[in-house]
Amino acid sequence: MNITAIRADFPILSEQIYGKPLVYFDNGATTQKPRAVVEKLVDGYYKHNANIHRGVHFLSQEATEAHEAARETVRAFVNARSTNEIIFTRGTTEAINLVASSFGELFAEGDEIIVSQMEHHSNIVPWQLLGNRKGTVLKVIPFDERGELRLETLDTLITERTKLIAVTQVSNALGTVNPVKEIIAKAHSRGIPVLIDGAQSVPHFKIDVQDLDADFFVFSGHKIYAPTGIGVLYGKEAWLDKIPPYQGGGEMIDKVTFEKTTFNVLPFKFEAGTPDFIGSTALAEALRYVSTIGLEKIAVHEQELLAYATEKLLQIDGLRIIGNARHKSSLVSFLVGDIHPYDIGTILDKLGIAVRTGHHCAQPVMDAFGIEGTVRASFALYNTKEEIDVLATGIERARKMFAK
Ligand code: C6P
Repeated sequence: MNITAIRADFPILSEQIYGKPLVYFDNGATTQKPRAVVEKLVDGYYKHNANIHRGVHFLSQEATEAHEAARETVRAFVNARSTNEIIFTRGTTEAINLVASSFGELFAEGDEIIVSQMEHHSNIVPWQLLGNRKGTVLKVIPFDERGELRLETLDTLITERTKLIAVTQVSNALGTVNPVKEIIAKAHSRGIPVLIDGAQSVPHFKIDVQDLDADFFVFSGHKIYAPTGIGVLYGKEAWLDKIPPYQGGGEMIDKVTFEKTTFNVLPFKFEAGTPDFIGSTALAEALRYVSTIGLEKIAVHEQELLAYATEKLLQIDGLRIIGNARHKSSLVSFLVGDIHPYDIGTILDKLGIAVRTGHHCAQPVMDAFGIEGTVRASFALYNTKEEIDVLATGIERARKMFAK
């Protein structure tokens, strides 16, 4: 991988923050955008903007084709069987809410959904809202002190009332990579479908939804170098056919009268209203961008960064890493002595280093460790070991400033 050339694709990486070169380590929250993606957006709005699936005129047909071509790019990227299985959403959160709302319609009081203790709030709260409406029960797979799921508990957690298992492939707070293929196989052996939250996995390694045999797989564009406001729900066609629509409106209908409405075919049944048809083409551009570099190469590079950062940061007096799973994605969550994460984040910020501090929308993870939050440095394909050196120096500086 030619990191210098890659970095040149991301104009923001040449920016200075407080007069210091930007070191961007908040990729878990959102990634920066390469020129090609931004140009796709601008070109779309300048030259190809018209509402899709609605007009006979040239621009509308052209925009429709571009949107549907983007769907095909997403299909190929995750290796879905059919574009009918690719639903565009606003992001991971909306995709999970769609499943909780629509699939959840089929659940009854006392039915059970299993999530894990390391879920992002967006894979907890929609199931609680469903519970409030329907009386469904939420059960939790715990994790151990390393931050690895205690999968042996699944056998007792699963009952004849279990309707769905919804787990993250990668923890945004710990970096743990969960053995989701194994979880899916186990669930399927008991006839239970599985939803995988791929928000933090898709940018880092190759996903094959057929190989995983996932029933639902969700991710956000903005974490994989695409714009905000566009994301994906993959669902097996058999499930998507079975579950009712999410929102009502234009596009998702076949025939509407005041007495009755029949619904459109897949995937449109789940896409009410005007979709983000320019965002979808920019998402496709981002997926082409990472595919051209190669996810295998990206994974190798990011694992090198993870190993380097882990070793380097552990040399800092009083620094402890929260989340020491054997299989981790490229992020390091840490604390230094009893210095508040916010204080470290603030000092790093003044040095031009962007990290995330706090509970990372995963409060149950923090509760499990008995902490309020962590500092999180999350790496992407354009990051370098030199930047990690800058981070280590910055943390050391913060440590000395707060030394009692
Ligand atoms: N995590 C982070 O800094 P949205 O906001 O819908 O694009 O993604 C939600 C989401 C769902 N699952 C996981 C595992 C995630 O990490 C996220 C987003 C960001 O960690 C923002 S809170």
